[in-house]
Amino acid sequence: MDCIFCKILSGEIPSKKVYEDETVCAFYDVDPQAPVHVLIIPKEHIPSAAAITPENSAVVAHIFEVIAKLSKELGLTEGFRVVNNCGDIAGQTVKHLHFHLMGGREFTWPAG
Ligand code: DGP
Repeated sequence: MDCIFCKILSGEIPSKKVYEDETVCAFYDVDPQAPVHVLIIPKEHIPSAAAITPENSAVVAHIFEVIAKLSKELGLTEGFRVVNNCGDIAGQTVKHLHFHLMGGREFTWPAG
């Protein structure tokens, strides 16, 4: 499958991993938008948030457990932002479900 994140999971594309277990992986974003910018992805190829179903949604809960753990380990004690872009109109460029964990600066709302 021609998926950048599946290639990161297989090791074909190198990445700076910060967490990995049986079902998820987290690594630094190659184009950081904040002092801390990590991507958390399921190992299963789920194309986007629009493809989450009762059968595959457990990994999303697990991803948020990992986000809470990583936020502490990465020193984001003042807060952080979690972003999921779903679909072209929302700016999703990689069609493998991922959550951006960003912190280390202030964020405005609403996001553009
Ligand atoms: P999105 O626009 O929400 O689909 O975010 C995709 C993110 O993936 C974007 O912030 C840049 C990041 N990215 C793309 N290719 C690579 C890569 O090869 N390695 C890493 N570490 N990040 C990548």
